Amino acid sequence: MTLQNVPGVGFVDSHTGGEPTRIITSGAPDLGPGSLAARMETFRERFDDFRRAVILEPRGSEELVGGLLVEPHEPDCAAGIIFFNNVGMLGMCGHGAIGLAVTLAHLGRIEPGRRLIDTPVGTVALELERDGWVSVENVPSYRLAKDVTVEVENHGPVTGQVAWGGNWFFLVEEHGLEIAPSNLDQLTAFCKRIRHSLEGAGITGENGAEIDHVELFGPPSSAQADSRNFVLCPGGAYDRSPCGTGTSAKIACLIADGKLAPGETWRQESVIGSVFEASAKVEEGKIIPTIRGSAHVTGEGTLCFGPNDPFRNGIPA
Ligand code: PYC
Repeated sequence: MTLQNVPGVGFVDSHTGGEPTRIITSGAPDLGPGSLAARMETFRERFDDFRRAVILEPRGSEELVGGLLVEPHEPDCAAGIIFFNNVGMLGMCGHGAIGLAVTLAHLGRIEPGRRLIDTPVGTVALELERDGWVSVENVPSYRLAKDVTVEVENHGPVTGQVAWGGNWFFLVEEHGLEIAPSNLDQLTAFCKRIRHSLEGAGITGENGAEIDHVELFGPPSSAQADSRNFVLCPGGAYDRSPCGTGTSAKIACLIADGKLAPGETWRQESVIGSVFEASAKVEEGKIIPTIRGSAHVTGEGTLCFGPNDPFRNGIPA
């Protein structure tokens, strides 16, 4: 696909707890039929220039998560979504799913109520409430490995848990750093070094999948929250929201350790102070988290790709 021939790409932008989402509503390449996982591979292999053009500067930024709105494959789903970011694809995105619900309501495509949404990693359920809050019943989440220790450059050994919440996470409680907006550079550098160490040590998720998110925890700043986190996303930006898939991974670990009971609420605060409420049910041995938060539409329009624009394909990351 050459973007010189694309008249324009329709989008709606929103933020969920400060973390931005851009839903692409028109002008995207046809990914063909098949499961969302298969279509995500087609997107990755054949249309990476489209991803770059709509998400990278100068039209986007490294913080932005994109979502390609597509027809669902699963017959009981109302829509399909393929999330992506500045470096590639995301299996699921919790803050993005909340942004998607608010975007669909803004477009008049959904009313308050429950809808099933098809994603590359499984079906999720969005419940849009009357006041604009959204609950996302996520894919089953689980801890793959407990007490995994890696040697981190300039720091020493770091012990964490490997868990799935729709993406792969390394979750660390003991790190000695303050989780605060004043400490973002240090937190980012530390998490990058952890990710590098995991890669070097060959520590992966299921079937060799890369652990591309690192999540640190510390005490909350608000008496209403249970914990505060810092999440490093795959492209190097930190999540302004408490991270829906990261909170799902956390819930899976808490339930596995008997520290949270099914149905009990966990309030996860982000590094900038936004909060998700989370709980889980256990069905046939599977932990199914629900994340609740709110999103706000911040803009909508058409992305233009002029033939003489030297950066119509984005500034390479
Ligand atoms: O909310 O799941 C999430 C997420 C993943 C990456 C950024 N946000």
